[in-house]
Amino acid sequence: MTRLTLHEDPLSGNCYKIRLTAALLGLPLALRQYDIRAGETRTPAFLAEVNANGRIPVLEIDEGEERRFLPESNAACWYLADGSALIPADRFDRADMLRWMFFEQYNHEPNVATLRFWLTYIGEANLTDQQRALLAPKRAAGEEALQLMDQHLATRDWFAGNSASLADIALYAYTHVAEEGGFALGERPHLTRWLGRVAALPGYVPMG
Ligand SMILES: N[C@@H](CCC(=O)N[C@@H](CS)C(=O)NCC(=O)O)C(=O)O
Repeated sequence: MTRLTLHEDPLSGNCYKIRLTAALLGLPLALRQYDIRAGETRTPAFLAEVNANGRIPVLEIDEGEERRFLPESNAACWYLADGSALIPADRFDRADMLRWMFFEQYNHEPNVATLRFWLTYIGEANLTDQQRALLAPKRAAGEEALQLMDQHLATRDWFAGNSASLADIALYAYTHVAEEGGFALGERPHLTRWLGRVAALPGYVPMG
């Protein structure tokens, strides 16, 4: 029997993607929690045993004789959803889903998630000069990503294919809390309606 454990911090949207994927698929997932602000993913034990990259989420896959660790949120979501309806059967749609997951990691998360973390969990007054200098460019890039998403959703219900996929889960995680980073979602009606569709999926669990 395979036992799954998510090494996570409940504040993290990257971790939430995996919890949401597991919940939508009805897969049991044990949780092991860390406080990233206290540096708990940078200890020698964590680096040696769990992820040499010093970050969560990490999905631990225990198959009895072998215990393996899979970092990177979108890779872990893929592992859980492989063979399910959350990955489109159509070849183009499957690649298109990956397109949006790469977009999430390159254009969305480094801007929307980072501003949320800095402004809500670290506090503007505690930012370094270097972080402060990045506030404006990250806000502009985050707004651009959210605008592109809203535009894409003007003519369709889901990011790739005709039903919810991992692209929706990956993009939902930090979009639905983007206001904590100072991004206004109300001005984006298609995006707002899509957030409602994701939250209405059977098995949905909230973040945190
Ligand atoms: N690309 C990675 C990003 C992982 C990441 O940045 N994790 C953050 C929390 S969301 C973290 O562990 N930060 C703690 C640290 O860097 O010390 C993923 O999608 O899983």
